[in-house]
Amino acid sequence: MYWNKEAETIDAVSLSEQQAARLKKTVESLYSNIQFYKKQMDLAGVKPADIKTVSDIRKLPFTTREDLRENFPDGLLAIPKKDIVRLHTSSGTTGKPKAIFFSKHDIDAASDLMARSLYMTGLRNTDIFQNMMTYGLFTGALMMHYGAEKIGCMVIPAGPGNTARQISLMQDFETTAIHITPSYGLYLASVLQKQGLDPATDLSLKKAYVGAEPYTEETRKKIESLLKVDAYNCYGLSEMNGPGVAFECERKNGLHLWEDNFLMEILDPVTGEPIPDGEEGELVLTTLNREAMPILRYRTKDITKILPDKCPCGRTHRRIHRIIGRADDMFIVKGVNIYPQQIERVLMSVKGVAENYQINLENLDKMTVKVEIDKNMFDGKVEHIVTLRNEITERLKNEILVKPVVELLEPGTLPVSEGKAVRVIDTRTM
Ligand code: DLL
Repeated sequence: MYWNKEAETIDAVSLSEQQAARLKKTVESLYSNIQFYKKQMDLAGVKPADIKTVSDIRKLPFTTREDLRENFPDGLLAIPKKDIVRLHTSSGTTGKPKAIFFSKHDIDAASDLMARSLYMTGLRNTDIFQNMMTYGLFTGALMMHYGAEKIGCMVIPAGPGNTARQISLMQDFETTAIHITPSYGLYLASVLQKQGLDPATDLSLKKAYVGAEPYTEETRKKIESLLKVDAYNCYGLSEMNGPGVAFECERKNGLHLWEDNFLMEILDPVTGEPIPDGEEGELVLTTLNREAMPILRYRTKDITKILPDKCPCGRTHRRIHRIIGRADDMFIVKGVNIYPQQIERVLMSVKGVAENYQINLENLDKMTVKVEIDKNMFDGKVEHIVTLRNEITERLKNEILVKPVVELLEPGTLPVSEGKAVRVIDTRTM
């Protein structure tokens, strides 16, 4: 079932023509309205008239996070300020945030993409949608909110945290769908368990929309089995509207990236050269349907690959693999490059492991993986705990080629964050 059949099943030739027309329009606007882009394009020796087809994208300059920060607050605006209707910022842990502006057209287009994404998974106007993302400057909650409302769902703007209240809301209003980060999804499941509630009989949940931070297939499966839901992966970033850049359909076999709104490239993160379909690289995105703040070739630093096969759902927009890692999240221990997701994949597939974990890095590359395990493991024999610790250590060593110290903890010991989870604490000074 399609929200917009024509747009979702567009043939490759028409899509490419539409993309080329939109790219041209975007570049004309950038060049004539944004000093930064005019300068960058002049330096690269390219004029708007040189952009005729989609492959001309390679002539255009990249945009980085630093460019956004340097042009903070409004150096990348392409329209008069009076035509802006919304500001969002992307948090960022260091320095200034990145400001992203939206016109009325931009908000309508972003909400429509959200509605398209949610409808694709079977969400309908009979659904009760509890939004457990942070409302405010973060794009996560508001964009999703607008999309679910557009479908006609009753939206409960719960925001994150206060888990006891979330559970009452879910019970009182018979919530059928939730929007949640993977880390909070796992935590919610652990609180339900603690309260002796079984989602299958005590709640009306059917679907969970899970995104805003990297997570593994193992974590999705865990969320699905603990909360008794279908969990759909939702990818996006503030610079590109927020959630709804790419979304899973009912097949859950990769995320359709909405190519009528974003031009995607997969590039070698170091050389910036194109990577063939099916191979991993950095996702680089260009907005094709944004007025207020169009962005050219944005280096997301997210690592993924294009899944080249056609999706049986009939949608023609190509799919990307779930984010494999973020270039920024990678850390090096004893000369080995490690992504937190590699560790998560192992932990979430071990029986007896609970919901929360943390990776600590200390001087001399000492790496400790702290992991909460099911409460009943502590009630059993010590040998069971030793066996479990050995199993986790061995499997981690096989995955990451470094042997970490593994600490097993009682559930509820590690901090839970309301927004995005902090998985790696690196205190190394040498
Ligand atoms: O996290 C937008 C969003 C909100 C997406 C709600 C999905 C749901 P930012 O705060 O700008 O925006 O963070 C964007 O988060 O570059 C990825 O590294 C990561 N990320 C977002 N969704 C996923 C996902 C929002 N499904 C950054 N899988 C992105 C993996 C994700 N990583």
